Amino acid sequence: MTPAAALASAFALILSADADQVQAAAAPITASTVWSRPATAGLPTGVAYLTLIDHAPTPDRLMGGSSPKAGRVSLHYSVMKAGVMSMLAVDGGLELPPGRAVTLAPGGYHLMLGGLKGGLRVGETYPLTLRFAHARPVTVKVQVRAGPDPMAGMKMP
Ligand SMILES: [Cu+2]
Repeated sequence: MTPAAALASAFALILSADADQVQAAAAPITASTVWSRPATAGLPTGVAYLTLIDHAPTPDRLMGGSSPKAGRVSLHYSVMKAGVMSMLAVDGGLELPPGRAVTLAPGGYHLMLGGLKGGLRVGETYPLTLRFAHARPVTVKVQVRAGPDPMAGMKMP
């Protein structure tokens, strides 16, 4: 191998290593079924739910988020205490084990939108940026709908 060829192949190695890293960093965590319940204009709070998968080989944590739709977005957990549903702020985030789907759904974990601006209308979408302990922030589109699955209330024939 000539010195020039050796240099060229060294560059090719560096380039391909970089490309792999960029790809891995592009979407280490994916979100699906991102939705909010409707909220009347004037209500100070809203709630967002979603399913997350950490594609990295190591665990991560969902810490919270931000949205132009809200003054603040924080991770909450709903608990039933003496027959009353109440919510706790989750400090330290929600664990995302590698390769396993973690779902935030009614009655459990959710993202609480505080200082909600203009309510949430069915059919509306808004951006929500998710913050993790390790991965870079991911911005998702939240869809406002009446329930998690439009077919859920339908009877099977
Ligand atoms: Cu809450």
